[in-house]
Amino acid sequence: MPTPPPPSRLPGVIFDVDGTLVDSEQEGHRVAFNHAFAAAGLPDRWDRATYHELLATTGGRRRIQRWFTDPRSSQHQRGEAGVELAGELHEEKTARFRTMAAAGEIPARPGVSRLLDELRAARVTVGVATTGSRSWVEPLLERRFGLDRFACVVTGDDVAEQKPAPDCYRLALRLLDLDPSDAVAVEDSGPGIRAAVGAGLACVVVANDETDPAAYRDVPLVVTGFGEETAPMTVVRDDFAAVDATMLTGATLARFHAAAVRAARPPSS
Ligand code: XBP
Ligand code: MG
Repeated sequence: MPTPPPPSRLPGVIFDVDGTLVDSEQEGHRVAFNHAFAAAGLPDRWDRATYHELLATTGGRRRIQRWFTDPRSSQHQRGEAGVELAGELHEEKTARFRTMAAAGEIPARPGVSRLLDELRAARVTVGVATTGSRSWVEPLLERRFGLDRFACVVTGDDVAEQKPAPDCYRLALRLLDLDPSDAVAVEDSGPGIRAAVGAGLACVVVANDETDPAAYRDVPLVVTGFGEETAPMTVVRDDFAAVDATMLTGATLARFHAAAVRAARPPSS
């Protein structure tokens, strides 16, 4: 019986989905929302700039409800009637996005599969914590990476409070049987960062075009991507000097995690 490799110093990594594992918002979710508006015969269409604004509201159903309070929407001032319509629109949007995800139309961010391979080889526990709806999260993760890569998949359907509340990360930690100090979160957005930090996790930001720089001003490790040979990442911030390559690697995450745990210890210890 071969001796198993030593357990990685980094017990767990919990990934966000939209904007982190996959590039899903502008060419994915936004297109599906606009499909739902059109299917309902509504004139509303979200362009990129409007959608970027609305991403501050997590959860697609809440995002539509937020839009209905905006004077630019066709349903402005519908009040309670807008809540029911938002639910119907979100169901249609979700069905369309599920089809897009299952058809492989939602790309993984460059370098994600490489990092997942590294973490699996190092026997690092990997989970998911997303605001997205399970009905598309599962087919998307299956199509892109294989669901068996993830020891847990927590979605917006599984918690009462969406990001920036810490609920989805707290549930993921519980399912993975990990303490907050035993894992690192990988995020792309302000609500996601606040959710991860609120759950006590050290957070790495893999920024994208939608990421608000003000959201990561206190985050000790910020990069512009996962990096791969043809698409090297650049370092925005690396307070612990954890990065030693043009890619975000398992070793980098382990160094970052160890430094973050040390930095979190009270000075006396
Ligand atoms: C991002 C979100 C989600 C998606 C849309 O989730 O806030 O609401 O934008 O998906 P995360 P739904 O970054 O936490 O993965 O319409 O299913 O909510
Ligand atoms: Mg995200």
